[in-house]
Amino acid sequence: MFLHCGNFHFDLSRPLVMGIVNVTPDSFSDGGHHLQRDAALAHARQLIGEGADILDIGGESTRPGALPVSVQEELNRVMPVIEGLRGIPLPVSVDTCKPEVMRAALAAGASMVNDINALQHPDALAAVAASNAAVCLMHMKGNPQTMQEQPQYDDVVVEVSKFLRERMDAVQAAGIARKRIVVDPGFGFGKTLAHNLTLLRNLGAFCGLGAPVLAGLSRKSMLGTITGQDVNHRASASVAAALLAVQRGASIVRVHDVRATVDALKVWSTVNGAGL
Ligand code: 7PJ
Repeated sequence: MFLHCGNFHFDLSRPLVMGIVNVTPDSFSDGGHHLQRDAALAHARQLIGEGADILDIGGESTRPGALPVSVQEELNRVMPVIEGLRGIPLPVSVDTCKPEVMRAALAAGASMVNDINALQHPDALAAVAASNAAVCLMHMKGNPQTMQEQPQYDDVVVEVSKFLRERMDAVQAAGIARKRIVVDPGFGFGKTLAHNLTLLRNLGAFCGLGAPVLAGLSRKSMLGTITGQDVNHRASASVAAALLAVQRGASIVRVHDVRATVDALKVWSTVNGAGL
């Protein structure tokens, strides 16, 4: 399997680590430490040093119950960071649902759009199609304001697969080649603990869609429920979850704790026969 991310090409023979750089004052994991451009840039450079393969820059908190931010506010948060990262030797992804932010980020050198709304905004397909960037299509049931209010599925794996297949078709019909597409079941986005566990156990089903699978489990509340740990003490659970996702076929893991995840995946790859 291949992934074309702007000028970066991955053969996906080993799992990739996407490091999370939040530029949000109310981010539940980073507590506003990365509010300022310089702090976000320092964090991004730290994650590069820790071995990240991709950096995901986000200016809108999507935790359950979070309020939307305006286009201008999101641009104010993410653009200085994306501009400050121009020229780094790895792709920058922009975590956004807004076509205006996609266009500005792509013009400033971003190589990937990570959209928790799977390019369903009317202008989002065209914004990405006009570039050579990759796109991550994520499943979400409902919206961040209400998604954790009793989500229900007949069969969560079937329903999420169907949605991702339909979005892959729509994206390809808009002119985005399959080698630019990543799919993601969207852990925690309109899912109970039972739904999340079913998705993780059956992650292999999504590999059958024909695009690399991204898994985002890092520090999420399901790990808090399982371990009893608050959000600042979920690194070990997150590394375990990333490893389990990769074992079940994930090609990319989206994480906060880059160094720990990179080390765990090196052990996994080496035991599986990769050279040292
Ligand atoms: C995800 C994401 C995820 C993708 C967030 C958090 C909430 N993008 N953005 N997949 N989660 N593709 O990091 O806890 O799971 S924001």
